Amino acid sequence: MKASEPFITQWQSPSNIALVKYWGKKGFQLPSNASISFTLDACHTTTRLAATPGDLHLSIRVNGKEQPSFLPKIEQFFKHISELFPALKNFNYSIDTSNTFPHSSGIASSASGMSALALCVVDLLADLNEESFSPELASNLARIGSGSACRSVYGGLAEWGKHANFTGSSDEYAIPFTGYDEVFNSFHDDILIVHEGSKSVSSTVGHSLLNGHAFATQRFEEAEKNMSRMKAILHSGDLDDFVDLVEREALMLHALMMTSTPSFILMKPETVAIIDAIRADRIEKGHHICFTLDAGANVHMLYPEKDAHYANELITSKLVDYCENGRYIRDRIGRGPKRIHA
Ligand code: 2P0
Repeated sequence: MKASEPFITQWQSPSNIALVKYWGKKGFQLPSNASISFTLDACHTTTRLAATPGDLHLSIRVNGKEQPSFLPKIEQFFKHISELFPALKNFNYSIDTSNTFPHSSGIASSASGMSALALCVVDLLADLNEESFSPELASNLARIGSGSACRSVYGGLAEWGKHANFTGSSDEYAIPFTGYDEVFNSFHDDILIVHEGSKSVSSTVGHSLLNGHAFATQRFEEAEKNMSRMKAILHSGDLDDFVDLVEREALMLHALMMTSTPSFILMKPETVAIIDAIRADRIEKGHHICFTLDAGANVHMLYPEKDAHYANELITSKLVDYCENGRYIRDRIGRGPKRIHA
């Protein structure tokens, strides 16, 4: 970098959907249990970072508009990462970001947003000769911004959290999960938008309610077992077992919310109606369409390519009626982040 010129880089990074969920933290931004996710494709964030030498200062534009409400989370992020890399304190940052989907709608915008920003920062660190570029470092920095974001830096499937059955796994960064059955490369995720507004309880607050939760210990034990079960399923391609485990994980996540103190419900009547319709259709037709939920009311409908015609028929004949303004997003398993010429 020349002294007077800004360093500019740009990344496109996807959201992800967990199959075994992260819910509960320990220490500083470390997960109470391991999790595993599909990386998405259509739902992504594009972030351009311009760093000009000067005192640490931040400005952020979302879809071209100044967004001061996003500043506190980004300021916290830079505060934490500049403790690890003090050279980051010597810049004025201008961040331009845009999402392909509504933020705070239960689609993990913090996952795509924080992973895109972390990838930009790792480019800057490489330019400063502080660190060489690595997805692991990007994952570690993304985690500091938002836990689930650390899984978005890889295509396909990503695993986060120390687990005896996942070699090389760590609480500090995610690793790619490879060697899974080919059927999962054909997976779709149609996201049925039940509610587009902000969530009533943020994920950060939801995580904190696991402290002292009556079922926390049982949940962490069950998640540990579910990770091993999921690993075996992903290797074997057993879709009956996949459907069963993915749906139980989704409902367990929401059961934890409903039994926190204070308790809260993020599902809406339409969420439950969609779940019922997917299950009834599966019993009737014998396909492998299943649902999962993030921390919100929207339903992620997961299915392999062989069931795409059943999914289209189900959405257009029934599920679209439960979607807010008839909206749904067609997504599928993706290849991970891309550096884009700025
Ligand atoms: C997950 N979720 O595994 C779980 C399942 C939502 C439901 O991680 O506080 O935005 O930024 O670390 O990562 C959402 O929480 O929370 C989340 P922070 P995050 O994807």
